[in-house]
Amino acid sequence: MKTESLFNENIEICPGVIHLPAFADSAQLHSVLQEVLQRAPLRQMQTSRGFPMSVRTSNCGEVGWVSDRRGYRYTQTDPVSEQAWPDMPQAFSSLAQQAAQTAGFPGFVPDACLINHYVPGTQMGAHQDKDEQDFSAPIVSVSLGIDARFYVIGPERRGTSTAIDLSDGDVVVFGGPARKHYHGVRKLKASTHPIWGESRCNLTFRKAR
Ligand code: MD3
Ligand code: FE
Repeated sequence: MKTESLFNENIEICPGVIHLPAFADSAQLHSVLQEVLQRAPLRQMQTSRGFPMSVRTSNCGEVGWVSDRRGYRYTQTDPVSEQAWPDMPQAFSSLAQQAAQTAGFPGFVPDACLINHYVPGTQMGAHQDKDEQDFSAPIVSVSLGIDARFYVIGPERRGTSTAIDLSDGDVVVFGGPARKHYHGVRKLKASTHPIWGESRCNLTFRKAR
């Protein structure tokens, strides 16, 4: 959490979706993330149908989310290195815990951090996050780098969506009635950020097990 800020806005977009603008310290997270990505580099996972995902991903924490021809699941080892995923850095877990608490979810202890890396032109189609065991725990999303437009639909794939424009350092907490809502990310527009260059990283903190 940024310690220099006197207070943070806490905007409830809809029940269970809480936006904390500029809650995270992007420069600090950038350097911590580089160490994680040295041990578990970003890679393009395959969908269960065998297509490469446009977003590159990695993980840290006790377990990591993987996708391949066998489907989606959490694993204790990185299939590329065949080693444990890198430990979740203290700066990551304390940020996730503080954001969850600010949003009304005290005692959140994530065991997984999925790292998504976007470049202009990439997007993420509407989906639900339902590979976790415990839906009473929220998901904490941290946006870093260039801006993106995120959307939340609701419990069904079809219907009207609510847009949230996410900037560097923004945190969104999804829990309670919104935990299984369909959501996605619109195609990123070309842009550049002084630290992150032409890219966006999203960290999602989860309690998978
Ligand atoms: C709303 N990532 O990795 S995080 C994902 O920006 C994912 O990379 C997007 O969706 C990204 O699964 C958006 C925001 C998010 C995460 C979980 C949610 C929104 C959610 C669960 C329920 C509702
Ligand atoms: Fe998701």
